[in-house]
Amino acid sequence: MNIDIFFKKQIEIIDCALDKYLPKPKTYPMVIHQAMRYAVFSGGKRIRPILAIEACRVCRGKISDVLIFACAIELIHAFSLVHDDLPSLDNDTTRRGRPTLHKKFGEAIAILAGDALLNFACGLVSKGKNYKKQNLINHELSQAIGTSGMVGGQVVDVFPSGKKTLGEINYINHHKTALLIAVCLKIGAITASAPKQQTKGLYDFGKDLGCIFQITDDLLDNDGLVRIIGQEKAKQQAQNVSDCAKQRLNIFGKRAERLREITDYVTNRKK
Ligand code: GRG
Repeated sequence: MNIDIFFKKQIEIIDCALDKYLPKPKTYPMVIHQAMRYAVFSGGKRIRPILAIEACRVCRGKISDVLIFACAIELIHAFSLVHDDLPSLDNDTTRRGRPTLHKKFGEAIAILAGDALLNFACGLVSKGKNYKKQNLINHELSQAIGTSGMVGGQVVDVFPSGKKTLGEINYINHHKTALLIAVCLKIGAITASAPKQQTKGLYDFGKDLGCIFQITDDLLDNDGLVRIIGQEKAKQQAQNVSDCAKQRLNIFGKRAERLREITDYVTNRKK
C-alpha cells in the first residue's frame, strides 16, 4: 500500500475513535465540547497516534488495544497546540489554515479547552482494567509532557526570550517535540508487551525521529536550528539522523518497513 493511502486509512481509523471517545458537541456545556472538537478535528497529520499504532503492530500487538492510548496522545498534542498558540505564548492567529482556538472561541475557553483535552486524555489512559500497563503508560506520558519533557522545552523556548544558543535550541527540540514522539513508540511497545530490547529500540528510534521532525519543522518555518546552522547543514543533519534511526529498526527486519517509510516521509516532508 502506498504511504499516502496508508496515512489516509490510519487517519480515518483514528478520527473515528476520537469522535467516539470525545463528548458530543451538544453535551452541556456545549461551548467547551465544541471548542475541544474544533481543536481536534482540523486536519492534523495524526503522526503521533499513527506511530503508536505502528510500533504496537511491529511488536505483534493488537491495534484494538493501542487505539485508546493513541487517541490520548493526539488529545495531548491538540492541547499543547492550543496553549502554544495563546497570546501569552506564541500569540498565533491561525493554525492549520483556520483561526486559532482563542481567536474563534476567546481566550478563556481556549485555556479551558486545553485543560479539558489534557484531562480527557488522562481519563482515556485510565479506562479499562489493564491497570499495570495503564499505570506504566500514564507514568511515561507524564514524564514526556511535564517539566522533564514538553513543558521544560517550552519554558526554555519562552524564557529567557531573545537569541538562543545552539545548546538551548537542541534542548528545546529534544524536550518540546522529540520526547512526545518517542513516547508514542514506547507506548506502542508497552501495549504489545514487547521485550525490553524491542521497547528500547523503538524508543531510541522515536527520539531520532522526533529530532528529525523538529529539524524539518524548522526547515519549513526557517526557524530554530536553521537560523543558527543554516538550511544546508540542517538538511544534512536530518539525513544523518534519519540513517541512524533506520538502523535502529534492523532488529525488526521487514516488519518495520512502514516505520522506515515514515522516517523518509518525516525527513522529506513539505507540511
Ligand atoms: C503540558 C503538554 C503540555 C504543554 C504545555 C504549550 C506547551 C506547554 C508546549 C508546546 C509544545 C509544542 C507546540 C510543540 C511543537 C511541536 C510541533 C512540531 C508541532 C507541530 O506538530 P504537527 O506537524 O502538527 O504534527 P499537526 O497540525 O499535523 O497535528
